[in-house]
Amino acid sequence: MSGPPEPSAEKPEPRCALLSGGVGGARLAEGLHRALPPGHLSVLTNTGDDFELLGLRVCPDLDTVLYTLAGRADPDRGWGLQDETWHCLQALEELGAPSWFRLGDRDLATHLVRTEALNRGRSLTGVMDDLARALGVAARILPMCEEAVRTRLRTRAGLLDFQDYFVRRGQRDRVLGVEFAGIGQARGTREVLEALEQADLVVLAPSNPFVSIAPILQVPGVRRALQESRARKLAVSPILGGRALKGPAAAMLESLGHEVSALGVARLYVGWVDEFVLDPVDAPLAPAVAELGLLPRVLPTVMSGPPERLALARALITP
Ligand code: FO1
Repeated sequence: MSGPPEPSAEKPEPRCALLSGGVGGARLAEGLHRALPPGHLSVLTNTGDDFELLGLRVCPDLDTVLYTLAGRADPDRGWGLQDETWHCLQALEELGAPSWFRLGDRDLATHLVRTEALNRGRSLTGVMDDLARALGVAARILPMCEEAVRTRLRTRAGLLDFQDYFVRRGQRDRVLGVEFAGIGQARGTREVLEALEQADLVVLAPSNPFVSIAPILQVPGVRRALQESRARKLAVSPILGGRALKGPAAAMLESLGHEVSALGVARLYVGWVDEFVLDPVDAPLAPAVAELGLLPRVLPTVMSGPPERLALARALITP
């Protein structure tokens, strides 16, 4: 007769809260999603890039995380859906309607469903739960707040809305300052604050520190929840060898007066995290990171494919 199962000598799997922007964060989220048991990952996601287009509420970072975790993201673009078609976009062009922001036919379904649910009074958190369930995603994809926060960039061309700067003008403007309109009226949602409270591990994804991670950290309530959290806290550098793999993080470090290196990023995160992950190309910066009071960890951070994402996630989970 077999008795009760032996208590496992292994440590229980950690609960993880990942703070994420779009593509880079979503790729790490995918690794963590596969490395952790179902339900152990919450992705606290930037909504500063959200905007309204043609009456629809578009949430690029939330959708990038959703599609990536569902295994449906376009692998080359990183955003939007794979096997996408663009008939609606073509029709919009013919009508002279805005077509600079490319909404694919399948992707449109997400914006329609979300906008309708929001108009009925469902919360954005609730909508993302519904979408995640519909696409079979076991992680929680949590908007950083319910209130509208809009990232704006100060440039010589004036104050630009985020997607105007990022997509319409192709990130060509030198960024002289970053604002998060509405952040003062926002509150970290109950779900976001609980995820931070319950986490054993908090990870700042290799997302843009100024426009993806900073808005989440600045949502009122988040700083305190992080300070009170007993979790290990670490950040993964989005800069390696002095360059960002994608997006304007390196250009922003320069134009906002910071060193364009992983060390420049580490300095931004002093007081927020205890560990800082550098790519092996930046291993020589490890002693300088340690001098900042952060524990440097040198790990391959280029997440070219699912095996690299999983390997990085497993290494992060392991203290
Ligand atoms: N990025 C682009 O560079 N061009 C686009 O036309 C575009 C459309 C788009 C549609 C839906 C979506 O969820 C994301 C989309 N993105 C597009 C990505 C998005 O603008 C950025 O990657 C993020 O806001 C930055 O994290």
